Amino acid sequence: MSTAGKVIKCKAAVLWEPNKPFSIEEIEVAPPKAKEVRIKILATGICRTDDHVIKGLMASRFPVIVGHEATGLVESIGEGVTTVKPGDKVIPLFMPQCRECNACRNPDGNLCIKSDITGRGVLDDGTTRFSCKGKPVYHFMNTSTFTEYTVVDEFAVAKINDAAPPEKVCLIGCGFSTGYGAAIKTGKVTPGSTCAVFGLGGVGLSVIMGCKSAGASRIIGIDLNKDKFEKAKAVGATDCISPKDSTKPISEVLSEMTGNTVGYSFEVIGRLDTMIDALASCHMNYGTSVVVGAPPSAKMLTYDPMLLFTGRTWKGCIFGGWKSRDDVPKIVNDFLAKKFDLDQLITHVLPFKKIQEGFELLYSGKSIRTVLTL
Ligand code: CND
Ligand code: ZN
Repeated sequence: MSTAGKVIKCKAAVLWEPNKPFSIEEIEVAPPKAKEVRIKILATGICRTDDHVIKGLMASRFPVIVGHEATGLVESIGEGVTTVKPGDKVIPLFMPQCRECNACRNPDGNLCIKSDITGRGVLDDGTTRFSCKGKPVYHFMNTSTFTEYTVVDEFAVAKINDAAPPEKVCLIGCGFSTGYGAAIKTGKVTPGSTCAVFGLGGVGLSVIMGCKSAGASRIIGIDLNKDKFEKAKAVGATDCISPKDSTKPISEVLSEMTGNTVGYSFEVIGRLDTMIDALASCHMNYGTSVVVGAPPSAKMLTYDPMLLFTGRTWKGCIFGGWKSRDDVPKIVNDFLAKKFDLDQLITHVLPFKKIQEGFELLYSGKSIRTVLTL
């Protein structure tokens, strides 16, 4: 029996307030309105950004359904939707692409004006499609994937190749593309260069994979957790170091290790102190440092402007600088053509109801990416 046009009752992991565990609830998902798409989620990865909402580090309205790295099937479409149809395999896009705003129209831009980085928590028409126990539940970054069904605006979904394995390519919805793009699109890493990557989680390892594919000859991974080093080396790091192993600033350690040749550095943790460390670690004149880790909201940092005066470039990127609707289907095809491997990033696969266990694995430092299957 078709569910199109009807309210769907299904299970979702609801966050009622910050700093509380998920509660698996029965929710109601309204049918998609005009230019909206309702998606049955098949698989969704756990990213640190979801935890930033739990910890109150990222602006959000509550109650909310987080999750932003997923694969799904289109269940039904609203009036006027032309780019996807029921049954299509899709990836929801936390960085949308409306194709009309200035960033979308600029060849180098990707920060679509429709992206919800300020935590409005609603679809484009200003309302939510989720409710639970009679209360509205808010959306998260144009996606909300920790649920059996979600609704997104048409500008925040990409149709992908039917042959793509959902429990792997969900990582293309955030972690892999974010890190890989930070290296090849935003950093523009060059062959033979030296790179330093701060933070060896799923996103940091994807930065390493990008540096390697760009032809970097030395890639140094930096993390406090030495258990991450083995995986980092498996995906392309040539050396790994812990800041705890030296009393000197990490920028000096890196300069000594490399004869002062770090051309590119990446902050992939989301901390103010390591953003400055990463900046100071790239070459004072020709170095480029890329902020990939999500900055804690409402926090300011101070730094010595001499770090930039000498010539360094400091930049950042969301979703690796990719134009999501155009590029995600291509990245999926590159995966199917075996141009990169996602298995190395996936350490755990759990049923959706074990979502809390998946987050515990992230907190303990034991997982890189946990994928939840629905
Ligand atoms: P995850 O938590 O898996 O990895 C972070 C790594 O940093 C861990 O291995 C930690 O041990 C390590 N670490 C923590 N503190 C320090 C420190 N002081 N010095 C050295 N290492 C440290 O996170 P993730 O890989 O899922 O995400 C990383 C960041 O990227 C996080 O801030 C997330 O919110 C952000 C992000 C950004 C974007 C984007 O579009 N720019 C998209 N997704 C995630
Ligand atoms: Zn993410």
